[in-house]
Amino acid sequence: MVKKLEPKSEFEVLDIDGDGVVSDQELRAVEALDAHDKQYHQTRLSYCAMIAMLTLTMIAVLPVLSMEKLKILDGLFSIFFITMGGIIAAYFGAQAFVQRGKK
Ligand SMILES: [Ca+2]
Repeated sequence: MVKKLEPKSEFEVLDIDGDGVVSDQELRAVEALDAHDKQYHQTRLSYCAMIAMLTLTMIAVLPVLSMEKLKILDGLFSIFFITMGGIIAAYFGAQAFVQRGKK
């Protein structure tokens, strides 16, 4: 018995070669593409966190903000750096965990 997708199914895109059958190989290819996309976005997120930390550091060092304003923003900056550092640490930790699982 041949299994079919319903007309205009959202899963028609999984039939990569267009033969009307969604094979296990095509499902594995889609899973690999999804994993790649996830890793790409995690990498971009960690880069954005690093750039945000560097940008905030540059703004704090430049004489744009007065000492009074910097003192007011001190607590906010601390939380911001801890949060951004946490994102970067989580990214590298997840990468190390995934690489360890592949061996
Ligand atoms: Ca196919």
